[in-house]
Amino acid sequence: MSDEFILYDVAEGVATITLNRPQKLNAFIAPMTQGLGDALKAADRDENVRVLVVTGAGRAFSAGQDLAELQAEEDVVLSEHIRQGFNRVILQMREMEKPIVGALNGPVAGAALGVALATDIRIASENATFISAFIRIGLAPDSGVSWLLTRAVGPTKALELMLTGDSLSAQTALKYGLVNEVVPQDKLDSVVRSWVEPLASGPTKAYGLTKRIFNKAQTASLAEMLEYEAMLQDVAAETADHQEGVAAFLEKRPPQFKGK
Ligand code: T3D
Repeated sequence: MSDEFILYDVAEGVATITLNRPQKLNAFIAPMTQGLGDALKAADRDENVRVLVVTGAGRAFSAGQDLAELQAEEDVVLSEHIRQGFNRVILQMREMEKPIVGALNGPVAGAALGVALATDIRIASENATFISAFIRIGLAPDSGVSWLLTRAVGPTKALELMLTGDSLSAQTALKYGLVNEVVPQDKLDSVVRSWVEPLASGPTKAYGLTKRIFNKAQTASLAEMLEYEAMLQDVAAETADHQEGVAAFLEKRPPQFKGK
């Protein structure tokens, strides 16, 4: 599954996807965006995978779209490039019924900010910076940044970041709720593992339903959500992990969730 630009590894229920073009700060070229989509699809389909980690090789998470590739392509229609590339990936991540942890190891810029914000739990190293870089090159936001950033940090800060293209430090990103935790660079792997291990042995189906509910709650009314929650609770109630969770509680022992 791994290729030159996307490393893919599965171990102990965890699929780790590494953006791998470190000499260009993991800037996305078309085969890399395609490879990310393929890796997400493989993780989604693999029953052994119960949680995903997305990270970057080298000193960056990703600098977004490779600007040299865009310039080199003749007659490129940006809307088509975006539809076939980042839009597909962002929707795959949000619709993935397994938790995704972002291990944000360095700069996160442009479209990569959309990719980072499409993860469910975001752990940043102290070296991470967050830049809605589009305006710096005379573009408007894409890759879901307008939607995801506004929901993560609120409209006032989101618009400021999108209009100025200013860089946000990891600590400031934590203050605004863009990330869940900031850790020293040399602790990133171990802290990410401490988030991932319980998720990999948790009730996977219920995580998927929780993501569905969370996604819908971004746009639905309270009345719609009350009904949707009630409906999905019937689905959750049918899972073996629900039976196990209740039995374990009543028997005063830790649950053994199988992800089914
Ligand atoms: O069609 C479509 O899909 C359009 C979609 C567009 C979506 C977007 O993502 S638009 C936004 C694109 N991204 C940017 O504008 C960010 C550009 N990069 C930067 O602003 C900075 O590199 C960073 C703030 C991310 C990091 O700065 P720094 O000082 O740590 O590193 P650097 O020295 O600027 O970059 C190191 C190398 O990576 C350098 O190459 P070199 O000189 O060593 O050969 C630099 O050119 C290269 N690089 C960094 N970002 C990109 C890039 N090369 C191509 N494209 C990049 N985006």
